[in-house]
Amino acid sequence: MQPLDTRAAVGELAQDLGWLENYCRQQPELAMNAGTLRLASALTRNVIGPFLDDQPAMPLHIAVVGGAGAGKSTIVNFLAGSVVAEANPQAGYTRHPTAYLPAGPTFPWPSYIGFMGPLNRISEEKPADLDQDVYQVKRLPPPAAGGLDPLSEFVIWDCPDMTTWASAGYVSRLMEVAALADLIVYVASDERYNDAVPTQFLHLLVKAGKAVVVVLTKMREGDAGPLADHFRREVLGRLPKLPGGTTPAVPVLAFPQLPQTVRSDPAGAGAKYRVPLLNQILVQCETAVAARARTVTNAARYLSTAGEGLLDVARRDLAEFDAWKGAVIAGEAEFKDRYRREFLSGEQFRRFDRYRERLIDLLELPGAGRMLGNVLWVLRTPYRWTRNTIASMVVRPDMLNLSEQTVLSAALMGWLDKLQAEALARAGSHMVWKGIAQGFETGLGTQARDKFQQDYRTFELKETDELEHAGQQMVDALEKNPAVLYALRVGKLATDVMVVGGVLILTWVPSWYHLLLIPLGVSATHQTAELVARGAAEAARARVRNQRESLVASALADPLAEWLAGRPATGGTSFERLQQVLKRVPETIHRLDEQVAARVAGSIPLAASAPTPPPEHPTA
Ligand SMILES: Nc1nc2c(ncn2[C@@H]2O[C@H](COP(=O)(O)OP(=O)(O)OP(=O)(O)O)[C@@H](O)[C@H]2O)c(=O)[nH]1
Ligand SMILES: [Mg+2]
Repeated sequence: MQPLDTRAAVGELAQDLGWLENYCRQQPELAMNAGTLRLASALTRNVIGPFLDDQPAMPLHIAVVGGAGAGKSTIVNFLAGSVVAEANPQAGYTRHPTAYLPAGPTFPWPSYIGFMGPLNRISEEKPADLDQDVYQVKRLPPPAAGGLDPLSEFVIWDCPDMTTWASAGYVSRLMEVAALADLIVYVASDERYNDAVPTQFLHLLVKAGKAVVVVLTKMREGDAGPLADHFRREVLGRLPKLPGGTTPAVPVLAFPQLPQTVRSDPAGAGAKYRVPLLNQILVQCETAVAARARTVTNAARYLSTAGEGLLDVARRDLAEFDAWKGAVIAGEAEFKDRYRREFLSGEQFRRFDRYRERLIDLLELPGAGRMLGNVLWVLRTPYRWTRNTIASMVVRPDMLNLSEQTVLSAALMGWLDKLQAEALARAGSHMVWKGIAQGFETGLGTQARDKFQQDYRTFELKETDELEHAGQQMVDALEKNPAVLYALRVGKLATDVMVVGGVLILTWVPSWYHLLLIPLGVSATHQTAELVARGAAEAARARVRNQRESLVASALADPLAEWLAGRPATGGTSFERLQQVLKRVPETIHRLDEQVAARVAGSIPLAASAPTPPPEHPTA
């Protein structure tokens, strides 16, 4: 991939994960998934992107994280060697991240687009409790008496707490920094070392491959050892295994209750506690290039292995969307079936009889032949009379067929009612159904009926058209084909004449009862012609029935089914976007993972040896 492609891929992945995070945020029970997704998008933007963009490894980043009031800001001061961060008795005091840069030569501040996501860097100094999506960058004072700063290659981040996954603001600010970090200092106080949410957070960071040092605070001096053991067993003992099956090594340090004098002089009176902490950090970050390579490799590995899990939410929701679609389609099938049974099967399309009669009329001779036709018509009078009498006795009056609109409305009602019942029954199981059930309460049914009414008007026009067309077609088949028409007319006439001639010749001299055979014969030929015309009309009627069935599907049922199936896609969630994210995220992760592996393996020069962009000069 070219650098531009890489940037685009990083941007796209971060955006997809960000979209999914917002999607999860809309469902309170998915707050933790949202946090995890934020970590993933921040790893992409803050670690993988800058690395593949040849940003320098230095400075490394240390993030101090933990529950509210655990002592994070106090530990930041111990790392910095002087009181720089605001420690405050009010738990949850620190509300946005602050980066402390070492004194001395200026580092280039990461200049990658998308770095820190939506968090804006503020230039003027603000109190740590400013509750906004911002971060500050401050510079540490030089070490006292020209001493060396052991963390001169590190930026130290003081972070907001991690107490509930639901506090979207805190969690996302914290995740931005945690993702960025090359090393995490996890702070837990003796009273709350085992709190559920910070522990979940710790587990997540270890899973993401972060190097972690644990600092336990505020216990009595004598409890330090037992508490550390207890923590190792109860909290670290349950850490997830790393991909290779190994258990991550996490050192635990104790910072017991410290008097104010020690806390306010971390480099002097507090050195006893500070030095072991610094040592642990330096052991884990021997060189900047190696530490950064580890951060990036682990980030990429985490995304590849956790990628599927990150998408579970999307997959589950898509399955529910599919179930809803399935319910809509089943309802549609029932709707069509009901239309077929209750209307179509009993419908005679009486309009067709007109065309059938015209067909028979067509067989009569025009002009001079009309006279002959009239004579034959008179001859057939007894037959007509008898046929009509028998027909009125035998043929039962048509069963009262319900009107098409009545059947369609009832079928629609049934369809919607069933969907509503299903949504209600499943509302407790998933938000897709809950949303639909709520939709029905707020007029989804009425909207569906309105849409149906609109479609119905177009359908009505089309159906009349179609019927006339089919009838006309049947008549046209003869009218537009004079040769066949004349052949039939002449054929019918010739048969009649032959019948009359035959009777006269065969019975010559005919008596009156022989003459009775003449009307009988011409009636028989006419009856045959009528049967043929009736057959043609029946065939056309069957065609119309089929056409009508497909018209109901294409003009009414299908558009409504599509509209209904797409309902959950409005109002903030998107079926298509979910599908797109599900497909694209694993692909992009895979591509970036390969890139990272190739770079780290040295096939492409490592970030440290690449030309560095012009340094920016952050000031305290
Ligand atoms: N007595 C005593 N107080 C401590 C110790 N460590 C921290 N504190 C106090 O505990 C309170 C909280 O400490 P912070 O360092 O502000 O904790 P934090 O984790 O940054 O808290 P938030 O930013 O509010 O989440 C402050 O009043 C500190 O002075 C300690 O070892 N002994
Ligand atoms: Mg704090």
